[in-house]
Amino acid sequence: MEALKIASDNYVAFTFFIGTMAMMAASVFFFFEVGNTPKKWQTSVLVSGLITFIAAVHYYYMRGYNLQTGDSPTFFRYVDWLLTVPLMCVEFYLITKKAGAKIGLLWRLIAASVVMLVTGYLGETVYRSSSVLWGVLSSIAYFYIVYLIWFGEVANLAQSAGPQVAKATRILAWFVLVGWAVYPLGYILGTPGGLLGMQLVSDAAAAGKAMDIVYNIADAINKIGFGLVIYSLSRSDE
Ligand SMILES: *C/C=C(C)/C=C/C=C(C)/C=C/C1=C(C)CCCC1(C)C
Repeated sequence: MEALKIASDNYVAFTFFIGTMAMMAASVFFFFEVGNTPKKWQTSVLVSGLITFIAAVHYYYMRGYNLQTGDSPTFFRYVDWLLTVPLMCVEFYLITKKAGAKIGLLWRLIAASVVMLVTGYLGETVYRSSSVLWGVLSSIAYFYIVYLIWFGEVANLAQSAGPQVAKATRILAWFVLVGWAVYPLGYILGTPGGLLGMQLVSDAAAAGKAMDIVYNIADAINKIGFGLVIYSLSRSDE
C-alpha cells in the first residue's frame, strides 16, 4: 500500500498520532504498575489502564480513518466514549465504595453518562439539523453527573472516606467540571446548530477540524490525567 503523506500543517492528523501513542504509553504504565499497587487500590489502577487502553485502540483506528478519508471519525469517537466514560463513573464508585457507596449510585452515574452520549451522538450525526435540542438534552444528563460528584452522593461519601479520598475526588470533580466541559465546546464548534442556532465556524470542513483537535486534546488530558489522579491516590492512601 502506498504511504500516505501528512502535510506539515495537518494538526488534526498530528493530534491523532500523538493521542494514539500517549494512550498506548499510559496503558503500559498503568498495567505494569498494578502489581506494585497496594491491594485495595489495584482494581482502580487496573480500570485506569483499561480506560486508556480502550482509547488507544480507538485512536489507532481513528488515526487511520482520518488519514485515509480526511473526515472526522465521529462513529469511533462515540463508541470510545460510550465505553470509557462509564468506566470513569466506575472509578468514582470504586473510590467511594469503602465509605459505603451503593451499587444504585453506580447505575445512576452510568445511566446518566449513556444518556449524555447517545443524545450527543444523535445531535452530531442523525439529527444534525436539531443539534441544539439534542445538545441541551445531553447537557442535562451532564449536569446531573456534575451535581452527583460536586454536591450529591459522591461528594458526601468522599468526605467520610478520609482526607486522601476526599482530596482525589475533589481533583477528579474538577476534571468533570472543566475538562469535560470542553466536549460541548467541540460540539458547538462542529455542528450546524452551533450555540443556540448561531453557527460559530461557517466553513463545515474547518468546523470538523476544529472539533477533532479540541476532542483529541481533551481526551488525552481527561483520560490520562484522570488515571494519574487515581494512581497518586493509590500511593498516598495506605
Ligand atoms: C474520554 C472521554 C470523555 C471524558 C468524554 C466526555 C464527553 C462529554 C462530557 C460529552 C458531552 C456532551 C455534551 C455535554 C453536550 C453536547 C454533546 C456532548 C456529547 C459532546
